[in-house]
Amino acid sequence: MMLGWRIERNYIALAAVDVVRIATLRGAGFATIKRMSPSAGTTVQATLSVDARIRCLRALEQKILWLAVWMIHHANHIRPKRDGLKVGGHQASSASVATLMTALYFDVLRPEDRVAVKPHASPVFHAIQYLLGRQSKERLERFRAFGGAQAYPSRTKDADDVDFSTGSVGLGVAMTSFAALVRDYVRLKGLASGPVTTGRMIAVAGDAEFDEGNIFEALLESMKHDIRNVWWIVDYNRQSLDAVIPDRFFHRLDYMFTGMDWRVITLKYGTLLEKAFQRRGGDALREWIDACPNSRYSALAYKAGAAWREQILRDLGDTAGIRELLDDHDDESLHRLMTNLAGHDLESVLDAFHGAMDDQPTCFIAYTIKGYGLPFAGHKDNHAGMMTPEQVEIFRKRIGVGDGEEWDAFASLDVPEDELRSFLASVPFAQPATRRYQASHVIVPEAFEPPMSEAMSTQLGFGRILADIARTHPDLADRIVTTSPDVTVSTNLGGWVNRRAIFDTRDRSDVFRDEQIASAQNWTMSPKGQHIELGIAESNLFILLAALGLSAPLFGIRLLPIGTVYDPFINRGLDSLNYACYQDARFILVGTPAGLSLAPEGGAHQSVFTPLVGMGQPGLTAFEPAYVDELCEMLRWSFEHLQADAGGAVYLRLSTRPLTQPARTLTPEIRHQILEGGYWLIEPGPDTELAIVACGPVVAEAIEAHGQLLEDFPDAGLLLVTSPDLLQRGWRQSLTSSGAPGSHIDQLLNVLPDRAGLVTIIDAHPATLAWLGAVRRHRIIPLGVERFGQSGDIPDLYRAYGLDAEAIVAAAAHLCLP
Ligand SMILES: Cc1ncc(C[n+]2csc(CCOP(=O)(O)OP(=O)(O)O)c2C)c(N)n1
Ligand SMILES: [Mg+2]
Repeated sequence: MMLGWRIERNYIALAAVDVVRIATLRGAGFATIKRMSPSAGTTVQATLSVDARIRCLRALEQKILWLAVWMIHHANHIRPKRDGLKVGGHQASSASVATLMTALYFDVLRPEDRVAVKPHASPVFHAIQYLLGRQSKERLERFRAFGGAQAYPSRTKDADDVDFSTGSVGLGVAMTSFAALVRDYVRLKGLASGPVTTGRMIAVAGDAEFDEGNIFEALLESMKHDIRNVWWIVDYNRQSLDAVIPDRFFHRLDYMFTGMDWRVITLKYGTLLEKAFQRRGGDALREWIDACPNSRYSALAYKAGAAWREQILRDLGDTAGIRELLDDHDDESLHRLMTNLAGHDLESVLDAFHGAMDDQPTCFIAYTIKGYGLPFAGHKDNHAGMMTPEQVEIFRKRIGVGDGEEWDAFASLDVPEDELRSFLASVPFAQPATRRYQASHVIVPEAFEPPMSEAMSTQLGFGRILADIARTHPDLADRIVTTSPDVTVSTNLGGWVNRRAIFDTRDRSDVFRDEQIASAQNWTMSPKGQHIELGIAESNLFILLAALGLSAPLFGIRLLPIGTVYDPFINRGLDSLNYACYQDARFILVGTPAGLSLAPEGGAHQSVFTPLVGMGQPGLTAFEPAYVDELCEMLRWSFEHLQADAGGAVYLRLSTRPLTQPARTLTPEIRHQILEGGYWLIEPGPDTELAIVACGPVVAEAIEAHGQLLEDFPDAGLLLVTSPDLLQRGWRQSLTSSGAPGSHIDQLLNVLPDRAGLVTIIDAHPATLAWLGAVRRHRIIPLGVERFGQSGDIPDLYRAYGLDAEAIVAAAAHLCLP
């Protein structure tokens, strides 16, 4: 139990645009609240007694709990249903966090602060925004319905200004830490100034989110990068989805945070319990609660008054003072006392938040009860529990919401409407301010010059192009930020890093350099650096890319993030990648090296189905170049795509296999086709029976096979696919939009006679290209990799897995010869 943070004094919290002076909330004094609106420059002034403030906040706390309960009830029991599905919603999770959210949104937050709200508090978040006039009643009525308020807060789908999407537990929490890193990145470079650079990044987390390892990966990284101004507020209700969680865990959590230089503030007991502890027998009562197993406490919280009395009498009946304490409480007030945890005690919560005004990262562990104030409080099965219509009716009457006033923001509260309205108008978070920025466009050159070399891999080409951009396109380069989970050098970012250095919040010299030890790599760190080096945790890479990729809307500064990762280890961070895309973050992901073509490194490093990830992941456009001049086009396009209104993120799958580069200057038409998804490397003749379709570095085998097949198929063509993803998407869309011109792949394959056969080949799962047979109903044999890889050289591996010229020739013969 730790309450040392409780400071019985006046707070004076100063921020650039926000002056808040609050006399201690426990005293009888008055609070003067004076706030300057940062954008409008107007001054909203309200002078309210502390009691009046607390009265308003309590009224709002009750209102948001009611609205959350009602929103879910309405969606499940009142709104007509068409499909027999349970709509769901989380009344217990919402009740658990109502006090914390009230304190945050109606008192503590400033417009520049950003919050990741735990997924199952979505109804509470929407209710708060409704009271602040930022959410419509219609959308609340359509909670979890098409076009209505989303089940889990969504940046892109919700209309009420969600800062960070949540849903997959753990990721939103980590996002706040990486967003803080990005905030400091733009601040330290002088790209942004003012309140946007001082905003706090706050996660309101469920306690079970801390079972997710990604949180601890992010915590480690937060320490390495000296993250500031981050709060993680844990709704410690000791329940997850299935059950009550074990007792031992949270003592450990404390150590983990303090070990990472975070401050931990534990909010355990509320004011009633604190008072009770001062009485005779109070120490014993506190010890009893401290020792009470989570499950027992939860069960008693569910059973309520008489059960508390019985249990305490049984355990502490002989302790002096306990009987008197029990006698002084009827069942209802005993229940209120025993469930008076600090996470439901508004004053305790406000004190704690206002007491942490410096920039040290802080974890608040707020003891709460899942379902607090509702009939299933503490019940282990309450996660998906739903109040019955009768229970909702009783609750409605108990808190005095009138029949027909269920959606009314101001009705049936202890506070007069005028007073509440003026209070709401004075809430710091409610002040007009830009919260979604439009960033100016970074100009992208018309073309990048492909590096000169006869034989080169796409990975090497990528490194050269980037280093060249650093040298010859400084304005563009200034906005590029690269990052990698400990594979910077081995993914060929070394040249770029040598030119643009490593980002750190402080200057740190490269000791090897200072000691004059020869190294190809300059590892100097400073706030000027443009590469963020991460430890080996791919999930962190994707969440950092999510944060960097939202720098424009969050901080008003356009960054062009590029993250490199070994292609197979994309799978390690898939959910985080999905999370980044779900929020419409804009970044370039470079997966390299990829496929069997990595050869000697073996099966644990050879990716097999990542192109299918590229095709299947919404919000991500995937390319796989064969040649470096194609990659130049793709990169240039990507920098534009990252900035376009209807743009998105990009995935480039690259290889370490050196290939002879074609001596050519790309025509505008071919440049265009590369970005449409493919082009004829060798045009088919009018009467061909065969086309080879290749993607990526196996183009070499396709060219070889094409040469061998010319005798039998003199008109054979070779189609080079640069993006299975774009081709497939274009084709699919053309099927459902009548009157639209045929898709790019349709036009490409249109030149083939109906009887022609296709042999497709990719160093990845054959399904990536197998669908091409459906475009114009050509017969097809798709070649590719379906088994785990292994060590070998390219000839051996390509032969063993059917990727060599011989396999292509055999497939062509099987397909086209009688
Ligand atoms: C990655 C992931 N796995 C599983 C789930 C399903 N799930 C939803 S809530 C939940 C438990 C949440 O418990 P907690 O975080 O403690 O939230 P609260 O008790 O506040 O509802 C689980 C397992 C999920 N949303 N995300
Ligand atoms: Mg929980």
